[in-house]
Amino acid sequence: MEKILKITDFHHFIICEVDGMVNNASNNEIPIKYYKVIVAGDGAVGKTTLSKRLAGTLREDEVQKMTFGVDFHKIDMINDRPTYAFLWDLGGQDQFRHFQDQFFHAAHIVILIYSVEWFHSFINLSTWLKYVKEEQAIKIYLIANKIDSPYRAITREEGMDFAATNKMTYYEVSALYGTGILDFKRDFTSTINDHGLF
Ligand SMILES: Nc1nc2c(ncn2[C@@H]2O[C@H](COP(=O)(O)OP(=O)(O)O)[C@@H](O)[C@H]2O)c(=O)[nH]1
Ligand SMILES: [Mg+2]
Repeated sequence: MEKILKITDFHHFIICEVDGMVNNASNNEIPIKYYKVIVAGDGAVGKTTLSKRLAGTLREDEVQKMTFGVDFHKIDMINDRPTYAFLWDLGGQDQFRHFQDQFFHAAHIVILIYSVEWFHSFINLSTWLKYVKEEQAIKIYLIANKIDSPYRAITREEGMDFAATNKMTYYEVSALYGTGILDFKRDFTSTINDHGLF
């Protein structure tokens, strides 16, 4: 009954299409609410781990394979009608650089991630921010990941300052062990559920 997602990859040009109606209990057709969420940041900062953590598909003992192109993770949101967040989990390969603009196109939410262990992943946030068109994204999250690590190159204050300067909402997490995830997920869920776009 639920036919929602068709993903086509035409030689690196990825189209994500939503077939947007389902029948409710009284057999009326109701539109599906669909949110496009971009998960971006440097390689190995934890994009796939965080995406799976949010989607409830993470296994702590699994070794993450490198993401090629883009992976999709679907999150069912609790709402009065079928509501889904599709996380676009971007891989870091150079041949996809030219497509970054298309990836970010029409995103409702952007999640930018860096690793607190790795100074460069923080510096490179400015590069990632260039893809975000302020008028389109309803919310941009800045996620400082790997706070379980004993080594920290970027302080909480530095992360929060950068977030405030760029109008992002800041959370610190360990995607791998789940620290801080609940608070972030609560914010993410209410952003979607309070936003009656469709
Ligand atoms: N210690 C620690 N390692 C993490 C965390 N999140 C991800 N990792 C590890 O970092 C590596 C890269 O993670 P991955 O999710 O593939 O990064 P991506 O390239 O950004 O998608 C993997 O070995 C993960 O297990 C975290 O919160 N803490
Ligand atoms: Mg990945």
